[in-house]
Amino acid sequence: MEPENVVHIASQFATHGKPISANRFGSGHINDTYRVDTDGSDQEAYLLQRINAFIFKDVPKLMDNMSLVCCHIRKKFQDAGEKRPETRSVTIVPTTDGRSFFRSETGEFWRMFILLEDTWSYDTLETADQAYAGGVAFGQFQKQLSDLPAENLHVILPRFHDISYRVDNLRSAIVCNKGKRADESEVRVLLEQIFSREADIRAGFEKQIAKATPKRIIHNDTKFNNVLLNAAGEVQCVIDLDTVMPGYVAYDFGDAIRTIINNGAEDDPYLDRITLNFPLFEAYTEGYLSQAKEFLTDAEVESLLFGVRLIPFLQVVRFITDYIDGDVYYRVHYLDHNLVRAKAQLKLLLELESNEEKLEKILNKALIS
Ligand code: GN1
Ligand code: MG
Repeated sequence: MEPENVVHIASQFATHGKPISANRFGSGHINDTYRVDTDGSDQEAYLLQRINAFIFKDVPKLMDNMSLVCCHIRKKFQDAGEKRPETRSVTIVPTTDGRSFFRSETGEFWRMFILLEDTWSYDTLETADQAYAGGVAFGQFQKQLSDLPAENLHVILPRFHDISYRVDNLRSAIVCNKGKRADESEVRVLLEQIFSREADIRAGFEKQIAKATPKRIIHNDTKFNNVLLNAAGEVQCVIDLDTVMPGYVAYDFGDAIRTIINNGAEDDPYLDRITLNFPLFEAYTEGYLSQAKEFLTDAEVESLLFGVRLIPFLQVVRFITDYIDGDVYYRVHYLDHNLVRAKAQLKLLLELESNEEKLEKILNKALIS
């Protein structure tokens, strides 16, 4: 969309000062995000997002959830005596007529947040301190939401991490073969790897998660780049609340470790770079447990490592499904991007599988420290 049109959309929101520029921002695969600057004297900047309506079918409910979660978290920081609780949670900027989203003439849905200056998010991380901060962020997030009744939240994306749902979608994608890619040899190799693990993953899920652990409100998209750090490298705020819904803590742990532990990128075309960074795994786990130990059951603690295997498996399934479908879900930056993502996540899964004992030792050490 042309920048002047985005600025026009931005002017529908109750900003301090008049929006004067809009520039693409961030690296999300789903929504389109812009940084909006204004001529206001307080220099406040904003994030404007076009919500992906193909994925989010009920935007009013999505925004209801988000408002609820933001207010709950802010109140927690306020009660804890935090000096500026408004900077510790996402802040929604309403439209000039007081709504949490704007619907354009062409039917697109937009929303706006305050941009927290002097905060940073990282697609890949380098230091153990950053990993520890990430663990604190998501552990604290789950803790703060632990007293919010799950039924107060709408289930925005049903069966989001459900193995059957994802694998069935893959099977249908293969049958429909919309993108005419299901028979490519690299795809067949990947599919073999997926289906040869399916029974084991299903059994592990039943035993370690479904039968043993409670559902809680979780984030459901705990990539490290969904944590904002401040200039001192400490947690400022957890962002991207689109998928906050009931789920199992092992999902959040597994999805976080997927990005924390990988020496390569999520979509690294050089598979040799996808190796495990154990010190970062240890630091994240310590940070997470520093917050979560007090509310996790023993069975939940025991389920965490299974989550580390489950989530990369589901990512392989999801990326290859979208590749076969012809790239309808994730934003792609080149022709076979989803295939490259799937291959990279499979390599990560193989690394994780062959190092499970080492990971378990590290986790056990973190538990007693
Ligand atoms: C998507 O919003 P974004 O780009 O962080 C996806 C997540 C995946 C992730 C993979 C709503 O997240 O589930 O884990 O890509 N979000 C949705 O990078 O499907
Ligand atoms: Mg997201």
